[in-house]
Amino acid sequence: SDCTKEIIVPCPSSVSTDKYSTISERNVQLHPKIIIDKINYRKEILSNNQNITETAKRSIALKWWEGDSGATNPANWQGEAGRAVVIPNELKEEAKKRFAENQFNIIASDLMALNRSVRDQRSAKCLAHKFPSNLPSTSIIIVFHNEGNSTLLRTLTSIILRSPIKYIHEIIMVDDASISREYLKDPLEAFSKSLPVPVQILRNTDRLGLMKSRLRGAEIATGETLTFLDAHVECSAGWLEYLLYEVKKDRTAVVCPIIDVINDTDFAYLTGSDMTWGGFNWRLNFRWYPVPQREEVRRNGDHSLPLLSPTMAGGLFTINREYFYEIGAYDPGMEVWGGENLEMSFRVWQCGGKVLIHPCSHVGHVFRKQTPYTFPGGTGNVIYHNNKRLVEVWLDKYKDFVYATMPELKRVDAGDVSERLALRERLKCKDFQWYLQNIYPESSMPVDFHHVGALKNEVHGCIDSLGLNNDNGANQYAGILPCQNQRISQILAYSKKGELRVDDLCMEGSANIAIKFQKCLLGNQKQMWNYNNQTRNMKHVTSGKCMTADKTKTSGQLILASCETGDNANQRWYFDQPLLT
Ligand code: LR7
Ligand code: MN
Repeated sequence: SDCTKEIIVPCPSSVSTDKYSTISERNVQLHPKIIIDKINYRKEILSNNQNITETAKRSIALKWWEGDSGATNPANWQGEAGRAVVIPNELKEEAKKRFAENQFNIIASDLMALNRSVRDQRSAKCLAHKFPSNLPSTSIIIVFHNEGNSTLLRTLTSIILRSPIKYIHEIIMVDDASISREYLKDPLEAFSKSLPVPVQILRNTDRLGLMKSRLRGAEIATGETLTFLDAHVECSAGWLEYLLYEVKKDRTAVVCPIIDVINDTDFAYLTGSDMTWGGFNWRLNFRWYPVPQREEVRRNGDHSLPLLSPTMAGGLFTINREYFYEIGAYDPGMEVWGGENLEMSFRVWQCGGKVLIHPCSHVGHVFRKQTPYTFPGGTGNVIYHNNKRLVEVWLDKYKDFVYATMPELKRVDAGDVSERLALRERLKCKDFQWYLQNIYPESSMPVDFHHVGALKNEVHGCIDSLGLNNDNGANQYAGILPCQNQRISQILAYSKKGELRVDDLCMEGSANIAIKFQKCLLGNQKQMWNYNNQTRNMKHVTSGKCMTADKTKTSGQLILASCETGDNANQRWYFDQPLLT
């Protein structure tokens, strides 16, 4: 499924949500101000919107708010209860043509009501949680660059529909220099004035990127907490209270909802898994990984309690406003997109806070496979620049893993990081080893390691992972190829536990089959190897056999064979650097 690919999509939960299929929003009492203003702003948006087709306009006009539907049953509207939208034949061509505008199907979004219902995602246990009546207020900050119209308006609508208004101190939008999308100008102002909460829209004259735009929004915020959201989300029932309550109990908690998946082509709303948490790989991509058993044990198996997550996706979270600044806000040296979520995760954990995912709070997000917008300076350069900053400030010796797999990163200019280093000093933050040991021992970066680099056979060359895709690469044979300096597929780590790792895959030996890469599993003895500095043998712990190069095979050229005490060069292995002790 999509959730294991290079694109950043979390695994949908396998749990059936049929029991939540009632359309509860239909009974929500609308704030009187919405009712008065709805017709006005609807008209304005439609008349100002050149980009919406006539069919879609009619559909929006019809379905804007409940009560406008005449005789039709709202339960049958497109997309209701989070169902997939069915694009009518006459709109298919246009839907296809316009996909690239936003990298999602804006026609599908236009065909749904702005207040389309999504299922209540809360379990019975979640529903039983009680909240004090004085939760902290929040300033919701939404930054956007060239966003779709109906997706942005639905983001706002879902906030109003599904949050207690009294906790929404304000909504602050920051338009990050969007270009030529008229609906983001006056119509958006008009729409926001019709909402029953204060809304401010800041406009950047130059593109600042999402981090600096968020900083700009946060600067004028006055709520007790800040809640950041992307501009194409749908909040589900109860999403906000759980987040606010955790921050109230612990002002150093940075709390994320479960991010549900809104499909980019049909806008189906799919429940995100509560059995994954945030991690990262050697290339510093944010990744969802299965929640380990120890975290289940810590929560006594109660899935209505927050997870302590090593990292966060970055888009959606609540944080105490003062704490946001105490802990260093965002790195203003980061540009456009990327890296700030890991930077903030490491910083929060290392400097005394915590990152939580609250499984009772669900917010849907339109996951797209590509960004629709440009990266001034070039996508690669920008992301590398951001990543290099976080590597240089937070990763200590573990930067070896990153630089070994991304040698280009060494040459990238990170700019001046001295202020971020001073922050780390000032906050007396713990080091990355502490983080790996205490917060993320399951990380693909082993806490203790002997080596990151190549492993060479005396005669045949270097172990090569043969272009594994680390996310789906399990069950592939390890290969052996001529050694090539800095060849990424020849980088592996030898951990002090005895794993031979390539990111989150480990070399695994089994009886009668060649050595393969499999998902690393702490404590899987078949993934343990013992290197002997004298004989240069690499002994497989469970079988007692030796790693042996067998070039007579066409694939699976690394096998397990009885260790020969004599002079079998096929069983002699050398690391390309001295082992760390
Ligand atoms: O230059 C820009 N200026 C902006 O204002 C670039 C982007 N943006 C806005 C954009 O309009 C959107 O509202 O910033 C927001 C995030 O950008 P997206 O939605 O294009 O990217 P994304 O969904 O892949 O973003 C994820 O990763 C980012 C890394 O920098 C941020 O952390 C986003 O907040 C984050 N989104 C989520 O975590 C939602 C779940 C995705 C996952 C996993
Ligand atoms: Mn997004």
